[in-house]
Amino acid sequence: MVIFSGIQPTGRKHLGNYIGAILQYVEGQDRADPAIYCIVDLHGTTVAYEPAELRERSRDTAALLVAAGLDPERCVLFRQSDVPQHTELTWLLSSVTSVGQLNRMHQFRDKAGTARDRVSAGLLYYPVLMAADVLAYRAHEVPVGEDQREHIELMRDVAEAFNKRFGETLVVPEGNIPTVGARVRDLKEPDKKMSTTGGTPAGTVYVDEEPASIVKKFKRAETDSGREIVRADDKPGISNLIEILAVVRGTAPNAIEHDFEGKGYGDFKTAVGEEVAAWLSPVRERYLELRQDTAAIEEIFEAGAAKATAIAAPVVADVRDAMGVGKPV
Ligand code: AQP
Repeated sequence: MVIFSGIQPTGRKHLGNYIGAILQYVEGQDRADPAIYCIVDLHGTTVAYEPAELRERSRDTAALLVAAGLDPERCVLFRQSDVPQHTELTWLLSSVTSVGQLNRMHQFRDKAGTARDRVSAGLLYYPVLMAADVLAYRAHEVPVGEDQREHIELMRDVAEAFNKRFGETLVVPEGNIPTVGARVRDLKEPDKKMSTTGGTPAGTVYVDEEPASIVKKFKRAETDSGREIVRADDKPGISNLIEILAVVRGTAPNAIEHDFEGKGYGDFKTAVGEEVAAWLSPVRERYLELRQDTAAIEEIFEAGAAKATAIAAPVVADVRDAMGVGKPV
């Protein structure tokens, strides 16, 4: 069973990325054969960005993944642009991708807004590149947060359409969305997801953030006018904190509700903040250390790209062959 997931090198990774995706990556590396994780720097070029920064952010993200527990010997960890099969497959898959479906993607609509003529074609094409990332490895499982559900549906549709049109060539992958923590919310505006571009600074907790700052952010988290520490649709702030603490403690959310029965919101927020800070602290320390050795990170990318290419190249060759493109296999 092959697991594949990609993560953007967009600045610092937040608690939503960590709980929704990175924890699943670590858990998957001994379950899959192989688990393949990719820093998707080409996706990072679909919105405004600084060229000089992109390479640095890719290294930051790789160091964070290793600090979180990925072992480049037990998984394939690489940088997307180092494996050109991703871009080639993107073009090949475009023949079975509908523009209408791309136009309807929520992430595209949110990021493009109404200024469509000023939006890059890359942003529209983002989900096709993501489909190519996964399909190039014939991956079965894709660990992601809830916000990626629609992109998973698209890649399944693309794989099915390809197989129907050109014969059984690609594996139709399944998303793996965690049952708790699939949508970590912004601490200040809990009706929104915690987000790199759309969140509030005070409501976004970073994995490499100073412990004292994390505790402060949780203490100031938005709650509601009630008193009960229970999950409910009209209590998005408290529900979010319950889910976060459940993940940190490795228990079910109702165990958290039980533990804090009768306690006040203030004490609860402090407890969540302190436990999150203590939980992330070793990851932060390992990250700061690993990040100093840029050459070692580039070596991880190089070795990872060689392993990734060995898997993706024959798959893309099969795709070319099925489509009648280039010389026969
Ligand atoms: N709030 C979240 N809760 C749970 N999972 C989340 N993910 C993102 N936000 C949450 C999951 O993290 C993985 C990596 O996401 P990415 O590569 O898209 O990184 P990003 O663009 O920096 O993260 P954001 O916050 O999602 O950016 P915006 O909001 O600016 O687009 C994915 O598996 C994602 O589901």
